[in-house]
Amino acid sequence: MKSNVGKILTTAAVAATISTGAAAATLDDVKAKGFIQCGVSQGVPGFSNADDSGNWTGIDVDACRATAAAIFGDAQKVKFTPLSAKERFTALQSGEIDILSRNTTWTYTRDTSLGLDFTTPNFYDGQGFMVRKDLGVETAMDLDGATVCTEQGTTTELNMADFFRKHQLSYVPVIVQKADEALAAYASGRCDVFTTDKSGLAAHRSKLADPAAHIILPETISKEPLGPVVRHGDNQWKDIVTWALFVQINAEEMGISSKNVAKIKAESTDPGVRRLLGAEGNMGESLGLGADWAYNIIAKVGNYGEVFDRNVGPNTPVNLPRGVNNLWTEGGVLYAPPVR
Ligand SMILES: N[C@@H](CCC(=O)N[C@@H](CS)C(=O)NCC(=O)O)C(=O)O
Repeated sequence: MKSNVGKILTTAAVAATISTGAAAATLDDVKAKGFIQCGVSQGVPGFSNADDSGNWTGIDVDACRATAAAIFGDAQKVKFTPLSAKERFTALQSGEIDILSRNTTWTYTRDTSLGLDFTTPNFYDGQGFMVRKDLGVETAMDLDGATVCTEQGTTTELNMADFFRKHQLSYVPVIVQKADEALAAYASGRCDVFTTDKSGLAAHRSKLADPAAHIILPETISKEPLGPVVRHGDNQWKDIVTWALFVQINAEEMGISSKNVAKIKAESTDPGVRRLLGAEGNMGESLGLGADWAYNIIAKVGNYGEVFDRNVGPNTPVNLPRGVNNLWTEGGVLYAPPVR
């Protein structure tokens, strides 16, 4: 009996050591250096884009800011590393960045073979094609023989190969290292078609001299669930980045925004709301965070709807409809597990 108790304690102690050892790394490292190093794109308006003064904005930028708000109570404690598609996974694997938040599609191969983990999508997308209106093309089935520009190291490259093969259409791929090179090649007429995620098409179209001269064809040829990525094996870090996004989705569903969160925290008698906002207990403890982790995410970065609207919504140059990225209660697919 005695030895059995000993065995149980030893097993529990080992499990605790393993879980703390594996879990603590990134959070401890980030706390010690005082900021999150966030890998982003080199410039996709609405997703991650720097202005002339080097201020980064976008949905992907806000995923890192939400995590910073949860940890530090300060959404500005983030440094950004712009990465090409080809560079992005190595930057995360090598520890150069703590989060990869760069319009990156969650696929089976990436999730299972790169030593990385996808957290949860912050934008559900699909691949499309953009052409000049004067080309007179109305459907992707008319693209036989087209020259098609895109960036190396993307799902885009693979999907387009599958698409043209499946439909027995010929095409000439022009694969470059940077999105801006692909766009420049398209703008100069070197390519008939620019292809990427449809959100990226809208974003890149907004950079062209005359956006109205270009159309996005109706076909969506793939599923591109985009979201932040972390290293495999650091479960606590994965939980923090994932739940920062879940908090934003739940906040929108509960009607809590950056504008009313202080008032709601002070006045609400709803036990679920009080726990979420840290007015009662400490829900952040199991993530290694403070009681106000969720409050700070909502106060400093906003709920998911606020993030969507200010970065890519109808009042921005990217001008995307909420579509499938709406809450499940509004006909979309955003359904976050409850914080309880
Ligand atoms: N979601 C796709 C495509 C992502 C992608 O990198 N697309 C290019 C557009 S051609 C892009 O956005 N590049 C931005 C940049 O390099 O700054 C993936 O994960 O592979």
